[in-house]
Amino acid sequence: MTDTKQKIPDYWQWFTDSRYGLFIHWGPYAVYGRGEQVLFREHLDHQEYAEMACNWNPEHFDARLWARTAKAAGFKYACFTTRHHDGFCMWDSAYTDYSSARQAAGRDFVREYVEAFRAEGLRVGLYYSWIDWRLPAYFDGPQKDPQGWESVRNYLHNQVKELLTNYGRIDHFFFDGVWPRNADELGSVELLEEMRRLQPHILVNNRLGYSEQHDGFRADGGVGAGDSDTLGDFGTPEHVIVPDDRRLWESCQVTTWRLWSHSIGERWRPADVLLDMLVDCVQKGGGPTGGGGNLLLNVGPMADGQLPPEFVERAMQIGRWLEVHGEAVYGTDGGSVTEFITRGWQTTRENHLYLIIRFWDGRPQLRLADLVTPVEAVTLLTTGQELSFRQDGEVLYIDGLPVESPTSLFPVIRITCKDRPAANQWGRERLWEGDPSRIAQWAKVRGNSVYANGEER
Ligand code: FHN
Repeated sequence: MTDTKQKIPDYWQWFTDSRYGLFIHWGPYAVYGRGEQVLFREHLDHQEYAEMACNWNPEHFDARLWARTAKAAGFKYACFTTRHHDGFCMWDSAYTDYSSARQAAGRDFVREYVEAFRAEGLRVGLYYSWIDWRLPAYFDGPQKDPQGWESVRNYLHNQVKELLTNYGRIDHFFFDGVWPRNADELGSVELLEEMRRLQPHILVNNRLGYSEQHDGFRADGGVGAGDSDTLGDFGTPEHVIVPDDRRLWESCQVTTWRLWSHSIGERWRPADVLLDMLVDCVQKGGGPTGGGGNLLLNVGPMADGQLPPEFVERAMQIGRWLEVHGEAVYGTDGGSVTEFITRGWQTTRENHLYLIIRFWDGRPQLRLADLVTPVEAVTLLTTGQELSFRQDGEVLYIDGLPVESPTSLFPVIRITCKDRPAANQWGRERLWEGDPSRIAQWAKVRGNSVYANGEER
């Protein structure tokens, strides 16, 4: 496992150091309380929706409170929906009056967001949907409506450019909703070049559509999910944690059961499940050098601008855990040194190996096989307690663990090694992976008998 820090430009290092971002899905759709796609999913009348959207005036929206909460919860960056598929703009766009600035709210929510989150030291990202359900030409496309398509494409490009011109340094850009267009029609590559001219250090995701030129032939002709295999600086697995070995990656996940924006009657995932997703992203490997990925965890603020208390409760629980155990997550460089699935996850940072215990069994000793690096110290990070240990060949025995778990989330044991933590072959390879002869060697110690006592009959 090599150091992530070698393989990406310095100005992107903040992304891998961060590991944990806050996705914010907020817009007039929150008024319905049935998710961000309610306009389409319930086949609503466009004019009725637009009237509601133009009258929307979230009197309790306080970006500084959101930013303070995000910081306390341990998020290191955020990504805010500037315009979702409904087409309503959360900033003062020069290209439409269908915006929070020009309608009842009379506010530029994007400006309030970027200023408040930067003031708290968080990096700022913007989400922008290619799709606008109000615009027929987006769906007719260039073949059926060349003129209409030309004006839609210009509208999209102009809005992205004004977002990257008028709001200071933008660190992260999350395109979304490509279907049914592709990168060649959208002019993704041309826009990407313009984006980098405006914001040279920006990270742009892969939802730029397939491109014949860049992705080669695609059986679906580029109408697929819209994730380009080659365009974009980071991959965006959604609702799943699947590492991207070609580039940086960030799994976006909801804190509820399914929808991204506020839904009345939500069902919420518990804090340990949310934390488990974060650690799984970090330990999973992938990325330019196997250093793992990020979790972009979502909140759907309520229509009046308040954060749901159920989200704040969970986020703060994780934030308190990160205050004590953050070194096992932030800026780590991969994990899964040895086989550890029966107890939890492993992450690494230089010469430290972190055991993130998902299942606390109350036994005083933990046995870790197949670590070949000499160990210098072992600490129960959760309490700061130094633990006694001994290495017997390639097995590490850690003693003195408390019966009760020292935290309601995941206790962490930090193993300080003489060098970067490394495993022998058995430790490097996983079940159903690697060289099966290692298993034959292991079994030969016992022989070939099928009988309990190993005797040949
Ligand atoms: O359709 C959107 C959805 O509403 C949400 O914004 C997610 C977040 O990544 N993206 C699309 C579904 O993939």
